[in-house]
Amino acid sequence: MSDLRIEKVETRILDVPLFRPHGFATYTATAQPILLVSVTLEGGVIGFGEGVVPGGPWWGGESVETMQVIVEKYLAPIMIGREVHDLVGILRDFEGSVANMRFAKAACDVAMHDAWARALNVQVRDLLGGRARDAVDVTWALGVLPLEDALAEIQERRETLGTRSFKLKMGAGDPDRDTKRIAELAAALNGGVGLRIDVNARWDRLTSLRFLPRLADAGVELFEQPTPAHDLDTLRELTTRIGVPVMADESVCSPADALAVVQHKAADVVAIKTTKLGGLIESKKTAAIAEAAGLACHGATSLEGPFGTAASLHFACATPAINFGSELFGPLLLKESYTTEDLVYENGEVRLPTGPGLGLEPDWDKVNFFTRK
Ligand code: MUC
Ligand code: MG
Repeated sequence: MSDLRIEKVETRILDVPLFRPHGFATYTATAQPILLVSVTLEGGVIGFGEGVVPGGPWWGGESVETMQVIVEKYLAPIMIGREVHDLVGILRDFEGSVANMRFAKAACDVAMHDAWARALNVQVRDLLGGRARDAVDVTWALGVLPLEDALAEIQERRETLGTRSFKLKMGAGDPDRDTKRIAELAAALNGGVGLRIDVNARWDRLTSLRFLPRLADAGVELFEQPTPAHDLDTLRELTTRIGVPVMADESVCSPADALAVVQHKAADVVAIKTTKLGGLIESKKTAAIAEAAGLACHGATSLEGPFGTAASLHFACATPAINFGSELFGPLLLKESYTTEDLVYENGEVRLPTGPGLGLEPDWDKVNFFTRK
């Protein structure tokens, strides 16, 4: 017997209500479904990872239901019986059995990192290279909201969390009305906070060329993925023509995608979601490519719960290339979380927890309560 050998892989789907509906371009979420993956080692240590997409399969095609099948039927048998420090060998073998499905692989990658770090009594950050920082700036995302509600939420988050920058979701409905909504909000705030928009790839080239300059005039400081993921020529045109930094999100779901964005000079900033990229190892490679090309990297989110957010936070705190802040606010969007202690948010930042592994423990009463029956 080896203490590091993976004995068991278990999954359960949690449905965790949000404190308010979160409106995306094509879907409004009232709860976040999360696939909680646990990896138990023969020595008794358990590690946790989350399979999470923003609300549902509209973003990248995977859902908690597809992830559960992929993990249970195809990925778990590859992990069971292997020592957890075979991590990169296990990830390579995942590729031999399952193409794509990066969100599902990310949940396993994180659960293995957590178990391995706990077994060694070190932080996940230590396995990723050690300390680059202890906290990271957090942008708050508002979803699609009416003006009054958005203003009230911004005011509240500034006061309680010290938030300095806000992301507004666009792409739902008429672009002209959508743009007016954001311009009115920017005028009402009068420059007091940073504002950025995420169109989730819903506009075409002409719509972008027509409305992004108006948003630039209104003071929006960052455009996230206005146009479709595959269309790097248009993304480059927007990056060079409008004079506001462009962030690639849907366009970068692998290290090879990051290389293509670099080669096309298609963006100024790369959104690194550890979920869409298939976990912490692939995120490291992606960030390294962006860094070598002089692009900034943002610690992005799929609205993970506490374990998934902690994983992205350990990654950001171990990776100097994450030099454009983060949006790691996922647990705060939940009505209630499911760990014994919460991540600490203050002064516009989230702080790395200090315990071994991801630094969080499940609250089993709450986990059981949120588990889909
Ligand atoms: C995305 O595309 O960035 C992150 C925050 C949010 O509101 O949506 C997600 C997904
Ligand atoms: Mg995005």
